[in-house]
Amino acid sequence: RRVTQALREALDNERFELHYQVQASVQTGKATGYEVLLRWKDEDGRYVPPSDFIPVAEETGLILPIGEWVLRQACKQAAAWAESHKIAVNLSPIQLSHVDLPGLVQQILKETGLDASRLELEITETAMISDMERTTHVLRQLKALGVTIAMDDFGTGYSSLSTLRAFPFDKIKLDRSFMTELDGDEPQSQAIIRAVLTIGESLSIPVLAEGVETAEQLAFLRAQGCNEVQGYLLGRPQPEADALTNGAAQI
Ligand code: G
Ligand code: G
Ligand code: MN
Ligand code: NA
Repeated sequence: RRVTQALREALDNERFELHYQVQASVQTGKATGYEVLLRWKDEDGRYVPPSDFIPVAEETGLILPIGEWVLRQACKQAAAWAESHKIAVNLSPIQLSHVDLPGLVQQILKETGLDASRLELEITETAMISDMERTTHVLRQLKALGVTIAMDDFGTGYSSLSTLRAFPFDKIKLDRSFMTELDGDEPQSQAIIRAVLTIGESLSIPVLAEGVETAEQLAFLRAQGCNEVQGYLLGRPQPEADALTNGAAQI
């Protein structure tokens, strides 16, 4: 209850902030887009990580107004950028099932003037399995607006492959746990990453590897034909101005 009250106040008093983490093309090394990551600045000015408050926001339904704020704020900010990079916004399964999301997205795009092709929505398979039929219907309506849909945290759930079959995703985001395991030089992790890249290639879906922290990981991904990368090697999630000036370092 205390967290719920604090979240409500944070929303009223604009105590949320958006941070941005760069995504880059492996081929060109250039920034292609930015993932939008929500930050809550508490009374003492500390950032509370989303893992501490998103679950509560989902239980209480507060994720709906918070998620709407994130979408509107991200589109507004990106519309003012000098370069037309994409923004990737995380969606909670609750948002997909509880509101007229396509209507809301359409309204926000119109309001902010952001071109639909610059907005990517990231969803995890959790959103798909609860009500596959309704969810794919909503995703199709969203795609019809011209936005793109990415499958987030790929490879961690129970049904990643059947989820791929259910909907034509525009991007696969390989979960960062596979990068961590790659460091141990485990042949299994290498084989799994190769397999996911092959799936992406066969289905003509670009693959973005998350959690890239080292030059060795990047070299492996490049050799295997990975399309895009995101991770501390290129840039941490940062306030808007810093993310835009720093671009994609190191590659
Ligand atoms: O930055 P990191 O700790 O920032 O993010 C942790 C998790 O919180 C990620 O898995 C991400 O999907 C989730 N997250 C970050 N921002 C948002 C948001 O705006 N909406 C939702 N639903 N999840 C978010
Ligand atoms: O689940 P999602 O992909 O939306 O979450 C992104 C999360 O991953 C954020 O919490 C972000 O801070 C974190 N993250 C991004 N890049 C890296 C990285 O290179 N290493 C690690 N350990 N975490 C990362
Ligand atoms: Mn994400
Ligand atoms: Na992820």
